[in-house]
Amino acid sequence: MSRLIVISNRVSRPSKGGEQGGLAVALAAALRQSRGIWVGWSGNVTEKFTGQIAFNEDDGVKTATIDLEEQDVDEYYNGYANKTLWPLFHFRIDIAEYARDFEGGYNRVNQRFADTVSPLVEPDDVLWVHDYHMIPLGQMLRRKGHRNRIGFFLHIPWPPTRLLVSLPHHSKLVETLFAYDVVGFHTEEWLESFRHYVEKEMGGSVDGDHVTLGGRTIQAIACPIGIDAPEFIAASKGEAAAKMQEQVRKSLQDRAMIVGVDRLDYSKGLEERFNGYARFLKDNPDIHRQVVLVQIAPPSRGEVESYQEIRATLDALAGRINGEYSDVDWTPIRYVNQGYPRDQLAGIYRAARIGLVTPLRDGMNLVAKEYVAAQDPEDPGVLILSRFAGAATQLKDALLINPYSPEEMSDAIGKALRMPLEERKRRWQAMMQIIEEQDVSWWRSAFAMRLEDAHKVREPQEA
Ligand code: ADQ
Repeated sequence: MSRLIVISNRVSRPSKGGEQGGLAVALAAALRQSRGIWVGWSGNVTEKFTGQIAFNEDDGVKTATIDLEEQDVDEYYNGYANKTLWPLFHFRIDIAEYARDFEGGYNRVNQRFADTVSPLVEPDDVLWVHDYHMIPLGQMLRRKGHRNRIGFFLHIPWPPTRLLVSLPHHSKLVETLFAYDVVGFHTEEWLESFRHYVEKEMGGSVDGDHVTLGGRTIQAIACPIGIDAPEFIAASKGEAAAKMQEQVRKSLQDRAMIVGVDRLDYSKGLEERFNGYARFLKDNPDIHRQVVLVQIAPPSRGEVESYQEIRATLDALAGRINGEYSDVDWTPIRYVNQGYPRDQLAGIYRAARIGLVTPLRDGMNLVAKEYVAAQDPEDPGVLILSRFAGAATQLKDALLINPYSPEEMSDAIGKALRMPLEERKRRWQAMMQIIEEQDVSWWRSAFAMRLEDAHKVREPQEA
């Protein structure tokens, strides 16, 4: 079996708790099952870039990290990745920022990663590059002469062509994807948009999974990420979860709990969620006091203005809704800005009658799957899920809603609260089946198999 080298922006370990993106959670699980090495930014800023690599091993995961300069972080991470690509790829061209410095910084940092990874690579290694921070990395590695199998996985949506063309030098960026052997997306929809772009904008051709551009053929596939299902199910039955569940239940005093768990990000539809819940309160005065929305949203990317704005908006909105509906002994929204260790999180999910997951656009969304996996099989809660999450293509037995419609959300909350046990069980079992079948190990093997199939020896790209 070949050694796996995973490269992503950040290297972090779910066992450490705190704020964790879905990517980190999934990759640590995948790496633990292989004898791989994970390369990324340490999260530290250094005055002058040295390229020095820090090697560590934690929880069976070997890591190699580098520090970046402040300018790198501003232009590459806060800039091109999170002010340009993230909003654009989540269909938000209204807030995407285009600046030459960002693009320059993005390429510079990717080159730094290529320089870091290159000496670690042995001829039989398989390389797996992750996400929008690292799109051109594969091409840079090819230019250094590496013929290894290299795969790329995009964890966020691929935008429709008409939106993508708003990005300066869009075709240059997309072209770099043709240095990989396999390019993966979560869903057919994102894959379809990618193919459409290549055909219509670049004059490439598509033949099944094979996409060709200028004499280079890659495999482009849909491969939905899953959660570490056995681990999460076990966590939900563990002591820490039970303790947390009990603590939450006590505080609820027999009220039904609706839970939301998200990084504080404008793509997650938190404002729409609060508005939908407010609509539910307005529509159902008889149910006031019987329900509480617990929204857990640790701050994320706080140096980016649009994130500061969404935070301020949500603070105000939660305050307004609570001000309007609260009573001396009942607060309709508990809004919590912190992260929880995963075993405690499992207990919070399990205590909730409803999981409310309402992104406006999401590559997949692992919270939806975690909520389902944490439920008590004898008395499961109901998942309400946005149609615009990748997860909606798999979890068809959730109550699927349009998050832009407060009425639809309000109706779904009412329906979930009234749903008979038999129906809850039926829906839960159907969702659980797919969550267990297509979990994170399945995802990793499915992608790795494609990569394994890809040509073992290939010609290096022309410099
Ligand atoms: P994210 O946008 O980070 O991931 P998501 O898939 O929901 O979104 O994953 C979030 C993860 O962070 C979950 O595992 C969740 O448990 C954890 N988390 C969130 N809030 C937390 C809290 N308060 N305490 C503890 N843990 C918390 C990106 C894409 C997604 C895609 C994933 C994986 O945006 O669409 O599903 O990558 O590919």
